[in-house]
Amino acid sequence: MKLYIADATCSQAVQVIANELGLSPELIHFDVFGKSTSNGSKFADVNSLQYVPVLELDDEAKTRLTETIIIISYLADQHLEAGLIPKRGTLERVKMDQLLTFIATEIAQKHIPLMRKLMNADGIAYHTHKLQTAYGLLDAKLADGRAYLMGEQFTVADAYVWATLWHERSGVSLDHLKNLNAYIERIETRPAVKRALKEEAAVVAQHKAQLAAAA
Ligand SMILES: N[C@@H](CCC(=O)N[C@@H](CS)C(=O)NCC(=O)O)C(=O)O
Repeated sequence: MKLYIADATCSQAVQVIANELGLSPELIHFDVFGKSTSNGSKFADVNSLQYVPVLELDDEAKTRLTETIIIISYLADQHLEAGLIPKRGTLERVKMDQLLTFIATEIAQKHIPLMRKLMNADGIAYHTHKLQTAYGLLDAKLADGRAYLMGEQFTVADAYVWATLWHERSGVSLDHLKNLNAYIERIETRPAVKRALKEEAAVVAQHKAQLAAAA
């Protein structure tokens, strides 16, 4: 499989889930601002919407999956025994899908205009409040001492929350959320997360070197 990623973005969720499952997709870096890719492919042909993550499967059609929730759920569904996602059709799965949708809409997409400095003061206040409320809800979920959002088991939801922790870039303080901060530290000790960061850094560096050599 090929996984298109960008530096410090939601594609890290897919990397972490692939790593948790012992999969090793080929990583291809997309430079979001310069629009080039580390394997020379034209990213607009890969995803006309020009965003990561994109997972290209090994099937004959080379099917390309987009949307973070869909990709991490697809990978986890192929390996249900790993416990990263509940089985489809169960109430537990509905709760997981509810949480994933919440992370996508109330966290990830609320960060983007803040990070890109696209908002006026009212917009900044609105999104900051929305984000602090959303993270506050996660913090409250963790208040009973559970290790991860759905209990003791690390799941796709934890990978997604970790991959969209952009509060510093967004200027949103989460210092007061003690359960959330302890949870983030816990996630960062996982080998799958450390491997994701290391491999991402390597492919980003390789892409930068290619661009420098071509300049
Ligand atoms: N709906 C997509 C959004 C993905 C997305 O926003 N990707 C960002 C990185 S987290 C990106 O590649 N942005 C590049 C751009 O929009 O120019 C998903 O949930 O996966």
